[in-house]
Amino acid sequence: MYASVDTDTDGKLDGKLDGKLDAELDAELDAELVKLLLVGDDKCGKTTFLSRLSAGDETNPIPLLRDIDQPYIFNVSLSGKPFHLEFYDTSCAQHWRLLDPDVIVVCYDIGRRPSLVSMRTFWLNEVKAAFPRIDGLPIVVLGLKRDLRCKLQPDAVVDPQEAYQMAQTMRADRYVECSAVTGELVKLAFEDICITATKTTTAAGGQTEGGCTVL
Ligand SMILES: Nc1nc2c(ncn2[C@@H]2O[C@H](COP(=O)(O)OP(=O)(O)OP(=O)(O)O)[C@@H](O)[C@H]2O)c(=O)[nH]1
Ligand SMILES: [Mg+2]
Repeated sequence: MYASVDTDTDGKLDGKLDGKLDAELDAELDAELVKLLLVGDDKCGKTTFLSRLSAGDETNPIPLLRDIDQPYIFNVSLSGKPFHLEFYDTSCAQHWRLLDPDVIVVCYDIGRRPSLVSMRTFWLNEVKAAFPRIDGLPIVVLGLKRDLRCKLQPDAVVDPQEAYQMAQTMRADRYVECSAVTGELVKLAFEDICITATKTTTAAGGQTEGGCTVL
């Protein structure tokens, strides 16, 4: 279980109602719903990232979440306010283009440069075509498999500056990266995604002027 934001990550809300204290139930029922969509090339690590979030950093190997269990639900509280975060990815049972997400998390594989390029050349165009309100939606760029920087030759991996520049050209709001396998920076990545996501519920909305903050 991750995040300073107080998270409760065991399964779906319905499944968690049994045995809860009234105060906890009230908080969950009052919680604001935020939908997050993860997109990115095949095998870039989306499911493993979400599975690590769900399992926490002590459990190895990571039990993988099943696509059919989407959305993956995380109840968090931020500054004392409860949020009900629903994570979907492109393999969700309901076609992802039919969703109405509040935040888009565009992922790439740090060990596969083409996946960095296709964020801009493919995924950004796909989400623009699918969601008319994309200009008002915050975008987080998420680099996955950070552990590969130590394992592969330097020229085979994407370095942070290159990725950060890509995030800026995409007018992303945030750039974060982590390794789900080692757990490195997963907590920080999740916190930053949560903060970006929960800002979408404020009057000003979540999208900035394209100012990308590195985590
Ligand atoms: N080294 C390393 N490998 C990872 C990491 N995360 C995932 N992988 C591996 O990358 C492969 C693909 O991971 P998935 O999580 O299935 O990727 P995905 O984006 O969900 O793939 P699709 O659902 O097919 O699009 C698997 O073999 C994972 O074990 C990581 O942090 N580090
Ligand atoms: Mg997957």
